Amino acid sequence: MIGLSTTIAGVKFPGCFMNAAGALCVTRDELLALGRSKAGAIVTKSMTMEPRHGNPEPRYYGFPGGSINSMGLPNLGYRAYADLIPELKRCGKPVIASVAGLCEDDFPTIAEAINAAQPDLIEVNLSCPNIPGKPQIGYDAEASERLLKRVRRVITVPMGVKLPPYFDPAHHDAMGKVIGRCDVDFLNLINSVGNGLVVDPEREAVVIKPKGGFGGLGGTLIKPVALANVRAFYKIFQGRIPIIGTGGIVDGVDAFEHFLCGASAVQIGTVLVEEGLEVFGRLETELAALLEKKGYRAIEDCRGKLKEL
Ligand code: RRO
Repeated sequence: MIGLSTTIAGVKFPGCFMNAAGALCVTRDELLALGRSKAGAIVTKSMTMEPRHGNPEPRYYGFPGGSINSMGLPNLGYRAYADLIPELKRCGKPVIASVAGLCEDDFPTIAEAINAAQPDLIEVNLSCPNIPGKPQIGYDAEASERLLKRVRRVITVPMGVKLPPYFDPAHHDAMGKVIGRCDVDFLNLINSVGNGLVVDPEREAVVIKPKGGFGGLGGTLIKPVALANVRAFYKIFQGRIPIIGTGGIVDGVDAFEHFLCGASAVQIGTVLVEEGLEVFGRLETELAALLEKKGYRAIEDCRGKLKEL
C-alpha cells in the first residue's frame, strides 16, 4: 500500500488531494458532496462579511490549456459557513475555512467568528484577483504583514496564507520575511495567475464578462509558475513551513512534481470544475501507481527531493 495521507501543521489528512478554494465549495450541498468524495479535506469558498452573488456571468471559462475566472467572491457570507462547520467536521476529514474580505477590517472580524466554529485549519486568502478596483493584498508586503498580524491574534487553529504567484526572487524573499514574522503555520501556493486575458478569435471577443474579460488563470498553463513558487518558498523556509501546492494539477505526474518541489498536499481547481468529484479517485490511483513504479512508499519520501543540476 502506498501512503497518500499527509500531515499539515499537526493535522492529519486521510488523502493528499483536496479541492482548491472556489472549486465546487460554495453551497452546503457542494461542501457535503466534498465530504462524501475521496477528497482529503473540505475547503470552503473564500468568505466575506455578507453573502455575495459575485460578478456577472459568464465569469468562468474552461479551455484546453486551463481556465480563466472572475467569479468575484460569490459566497454565503461567513455566518453561514460558521454554522456549517460543525456539520462538515462530522464528514471525518479536515475542514479548511478560507477567509477573505473586501477591506482589511473584514478579515479579523471573519477570522474571529470562524475560529470560534473551530475548523481544523484557517486559510487567509490574500490573493483574490477579481474584485474590480481592489488590488490583491498579497502584492503589498506591508499591508500583508499588517493584516496577518491582526488575524493571527484571533486565530487559535493552524493558520495558513494563500498567496498569489510571485515572479521575482526579490518578491519571494520579501514575502518570505513577512511570513517569517507572522507566525504562519502553512502556506498555500498559488492562487490563480491574476489578470490574464483569453480571446476568442472566432467571435473576436473576450470569453468572460467582468473586468473587460480580464481574470485569474488556472490549470495546465500555470503549472510552472505554481511549481516555482512552491519551490522558492520551500527553499526559503527549508521545509519548516508546510506547503499546499495548488496550480496546474491535471494528473498524478503533476502532483508528483509538486511534491518533489516541496508540497505536503495539493489542491485541485480547474480540473475539479471540469471533471467533477470523480477526479480525486483518478488522481489517487495515478499518483499511487507512479510512486510505486519509482519505489517510493509514501509522499513524504519524495517531498522536496527535486534535484538541481
Ligand atoms: O472569487 C473569485 O473571483 C476568486 C477568488 Br476569491 C480567488 O481567490 N481566486 C480566484 O481565482 N477567483
